[in-house]
Amino acid sequence: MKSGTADVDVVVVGAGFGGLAMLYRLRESGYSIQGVEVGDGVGGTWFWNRYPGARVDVQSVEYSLSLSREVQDEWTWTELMAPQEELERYVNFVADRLDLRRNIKFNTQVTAMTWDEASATWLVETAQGDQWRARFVVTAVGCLSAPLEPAIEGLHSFAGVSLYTNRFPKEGFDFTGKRTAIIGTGSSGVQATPVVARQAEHLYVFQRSAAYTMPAGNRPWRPGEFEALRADYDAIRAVQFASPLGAARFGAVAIGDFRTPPPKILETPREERFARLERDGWLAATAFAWADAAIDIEANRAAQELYAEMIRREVKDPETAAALVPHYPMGCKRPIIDIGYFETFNRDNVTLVDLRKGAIRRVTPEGIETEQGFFPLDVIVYATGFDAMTGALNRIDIRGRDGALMRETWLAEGPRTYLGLMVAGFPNLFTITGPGSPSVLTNMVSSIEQHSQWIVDCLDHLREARRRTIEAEPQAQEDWVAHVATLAEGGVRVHESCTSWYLGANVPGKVRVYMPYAGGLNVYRDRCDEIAKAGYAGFTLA
Ligand code: N01
Repeated sequence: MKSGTADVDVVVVGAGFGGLAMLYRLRESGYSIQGVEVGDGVGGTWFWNRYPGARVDVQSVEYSLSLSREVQDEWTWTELMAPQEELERYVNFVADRLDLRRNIKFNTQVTAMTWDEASATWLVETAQGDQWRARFVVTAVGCLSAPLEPAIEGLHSFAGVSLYTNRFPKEGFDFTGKRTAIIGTGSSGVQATPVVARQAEHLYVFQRSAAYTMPAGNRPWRPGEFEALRADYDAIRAVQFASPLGAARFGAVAIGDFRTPPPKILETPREERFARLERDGWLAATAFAWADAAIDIEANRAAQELYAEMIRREVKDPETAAALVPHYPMGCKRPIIDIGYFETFNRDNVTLVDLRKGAIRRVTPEGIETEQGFFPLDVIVYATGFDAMTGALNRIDIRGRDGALMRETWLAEGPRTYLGLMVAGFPNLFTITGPGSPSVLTNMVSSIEQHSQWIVDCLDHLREARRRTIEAEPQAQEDWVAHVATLAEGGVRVHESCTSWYLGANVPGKVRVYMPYAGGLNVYRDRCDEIAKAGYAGFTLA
């Protein structure tokens, strides 16, 4: 398969779940491969986000690779939803068991990829001076991997310790005796808060937007429970891959429980809504629990009332409880599950700093100055998120046909892909969990498995058909972009008051486009398979 000028058949960028799955499948199919990873180890998300409390929100038996029977049978998960340390150990086990490390160059940052028309190869260049010519490139750079530094004046002037959840020190950090601030109350801030609160002298949680979060229900296995699950893996995988979310469960809750029965909240008398709250607790206070809550803003507000009631039951101080109630639609941002978040605000050493009552003015060497006063600090933890879905790709100079720079279009118009897998004008470049695919709306590992399988099948097809290139057709891409937009229409996810990273609304100046495919992984997978079966409809093979 190797062409005269290529060093390698495929360069794979990134060595998280996506990169490892891709490298393994490619090598098994006989391609020469080169993995490139900026970190000094494997794991991607689970390599960088090692903040206290980091944990997956999908059950580990599903948040795991099915592509190797050995890996599946030999690994033992210790609890329902694994913490970061266990996930990092798992990804290392995968790399070792499948002998993938020898194919990866670590500490190496891809800075440019340039398509060469004459040789039909990509030139991949790195900040460390490497150059590879590859027939194909697969990016497995992650959807939430480009850290976002908040535009806060004086951020770098702080004389204490500044920490970032998405680049947390490997050796960890001891908060004992430290006056600590966490800025940000997304998934990372919410997970870190209870753990840091148990250590810090005092913890100030700086909240700009309150979180929709509910208890994760994590627990260690009951005796024999994991062994029984492991023996039943075939059935688990079948259900998992047939589901729209790529998982049969979110947290401890079976997805089916969210759905049956889904009455409309606006057609449910108020006392019955509260009776449901008594019966189902937090579950009744989610957008999943009511048929109309994710589509009708009035219904959404009614569900928010239940959510506010649950917070009041957990948080003793009425002012703090009120401040913890979100002001934006439920379901517009990624739902969060936590371990002891709201109870943490009952501790004497924890203060919620509601930035709606006075914003941050600046960081000074001694602490944080806000419109509501000054907070002297020893440590600031930034849990301020990512330039999601496009950030990691846009940070690479990707030049396709005629020298076109991919980010130029993406920054101006939002991402444009066909199936979230390829981009018109950029032949032989595949994007694992790219924008326009279900990715972040699903169990990421399921999406990664589906994409890596589809890509290797596609390369096998090209090899058999003796084709050198595959490229998305511009019209197929436009149709797909329009289809992805249509799927998101009309619900709270794109409501004008929603400022989620799904829409790019957390990045100043980013084009407001709903980036993931919202039709469900099962439907998407069928579509991808149909397209392949139809001889890669919407792609040009040459
Ligand atoms: O980031 P986020 P994250 N001043 O963007 C605030 C996945 N994940 O790292 O909402 C003050 O959600 C910002 O405020 P606002 C998961 O998909 C999964 O927490 O913009 N505050 C927000 O509160 C998740 O959705 C897991 O008003 C500022 C926070 O910082 C995604 O990663 C665990 C600010 C950022 O929240 C991202 O989560 C962790 C400023 N200048 C992450 N700038 C699990 O699986 C930003 N903020 C469990």
